[in-house]
Amino acid sequence: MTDAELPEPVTLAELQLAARNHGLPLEALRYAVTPVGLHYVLTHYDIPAVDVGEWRLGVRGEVERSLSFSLDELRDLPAAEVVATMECAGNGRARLAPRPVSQPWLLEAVGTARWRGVPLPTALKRAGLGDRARQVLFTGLDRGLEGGVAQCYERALPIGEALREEVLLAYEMNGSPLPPQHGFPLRLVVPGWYGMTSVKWLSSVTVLDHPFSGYQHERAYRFRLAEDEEGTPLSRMQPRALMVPPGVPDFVTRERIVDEAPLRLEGRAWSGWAPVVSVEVSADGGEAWTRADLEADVGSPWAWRSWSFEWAPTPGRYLVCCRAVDAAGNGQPVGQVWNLGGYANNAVQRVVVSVV
Ligand SMILES: Nc1nc2c(c(=O)[nH]1)N[C@H]1C(S)=C(S)[C@@H](COP(=O)(O)O)O[C@H]1N2
Ligand SMILES: [Mo]
Repeated sequence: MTDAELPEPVTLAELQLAARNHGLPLEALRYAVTPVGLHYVLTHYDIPAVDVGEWRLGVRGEVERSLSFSLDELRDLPAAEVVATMECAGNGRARLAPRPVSQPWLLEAVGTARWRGVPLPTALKRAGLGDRARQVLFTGLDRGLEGGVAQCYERALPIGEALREEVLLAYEMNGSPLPPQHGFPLRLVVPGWYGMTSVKWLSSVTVLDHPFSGYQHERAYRFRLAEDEEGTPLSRMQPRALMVPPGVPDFVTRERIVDEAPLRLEGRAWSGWAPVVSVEVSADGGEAWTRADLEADVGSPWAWRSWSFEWAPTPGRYLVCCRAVDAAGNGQPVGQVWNLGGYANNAVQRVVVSVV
């Protein structure tokens, strides 16, 4: 088997999802802030049609006064900017065997954007949080069927997370209004957490006095090995380092061809739990590891850091890998760790490189 083959062929259903939901071309790891069209996209149902003249955000539930904002009214509130790396919880799913049938990401479900909007605590404080507030539910306008259940896309956050200053009701991405695929006119951005939490096309924010038990919490986004297990919910991103594939690719297999000469491997690394403190590189498939240089971050604790590694290989075929460790001691396994949904699979990246 070459590295471009999967243990089981992808199905037409998976191909439909993969054609709709694109990833970050790995060479775009070169940009500290991902150009909008290169940021990955994941949409469970359809991109909804939104008439921004009619659109409003409702803030309601366990609050002293229910509020409703137009986009202009939100833009008039004090704004904040956060540069944040976002990764889909399903990144790395495609190589699992047996493969959970969902969006078949290899490694490219990540991007970093400069988000601008209203800090969520500002909106919650205007409404006045009730004493019984326990969670905050975010409801999107997009609707569909999932696991046989009709639903709007909805996710909730514990109240402590919702009151973090860097959690944004974002209306801009990289200095422009959100494009349709990223949630126009308004989305939630929860730095540090896997992407499923950052609800797009927001229509309402509802403060709850109980834990939310909707589909995207009870059935999806849990670590479990079997359907009848309760499991544990996903939250923050596990550490991951990715490299810009060196040299030039073969069109079909994506194997890399590099001329024999010293070269610089480079990439980005992130973790939602704690800052990345080391990145290591292996040229032999993960047997021997050498430390890479970690550069300064892009000025945001919520964004990836860049790393580089001077490599002077002799001619031959190499399996080049990289891995990150964060300040909380979380690392990356060399092999796959399976779970039912195929979530948080942060096994190390492997790139086949022929040095000629
Ligand atoms: N309303 C809504 N929000 C959503 C989703 C969705 O399908 N509908 N997908 C989630 C998932 S699974 C991810 S990974 C991120 C992707 O955000 P992006 O497409 O802007 O990269 O959006 C999240 N927010
Ligand atoms: Mo996702």
